[in-house]
Amino acid sequence: MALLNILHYPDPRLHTRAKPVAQVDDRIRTLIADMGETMYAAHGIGLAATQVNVHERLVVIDLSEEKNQLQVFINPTIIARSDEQAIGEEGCLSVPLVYDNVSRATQVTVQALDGNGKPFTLEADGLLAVCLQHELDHLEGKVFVEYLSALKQNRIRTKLKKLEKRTM
Ligand code: GNR
Ligand code: NI
Repeated sequence: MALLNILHYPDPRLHTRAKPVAQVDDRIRTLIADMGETMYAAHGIGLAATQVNVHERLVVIDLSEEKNQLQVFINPTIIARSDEQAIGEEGCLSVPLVYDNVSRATQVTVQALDGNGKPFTLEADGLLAVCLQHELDHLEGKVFVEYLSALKQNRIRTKLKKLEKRTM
């Protein structure tokens, strides 16, 4: 097991569009384990491979209290989303110390492969629906701050560049 380095906004590599996972093999299973370990260590509820500079379509999520129910989504696609949207506060491990409101569909249906390469379909609502949309955005190279105003994005870029300098 290994802890992976998480890229921080405004790193341009966060804007890479991820490629499909060609086969679910031991390399992918090792990556899943490492992403899980990295997400738990950072106290996140989700992590997309893009955030650890691997540009393949792989997401892990764990919303459980005990942090023992890792959900794996390989090559996920949203096949349906509700018209209804709701605004909720989001954060991102790639955007430390920034939390802001984003409007998302309240319900999504996702199709993906699990850690064994087996297809499944999941109807999600609540925090899982929000998290799935946030993670699938990462795979498209999109970070949640891109939903905010240009003014806010500039402030966030400045704040994080300063933070990065201080912690180097
Ligand atoms: O840990 C996370 N919390 C969170 C809170 C509200 C909406 C989305 C998220 S995902 C985030 C982890 C992360 O950055 N995933 O990409
Ligand atoms: Ni994120």
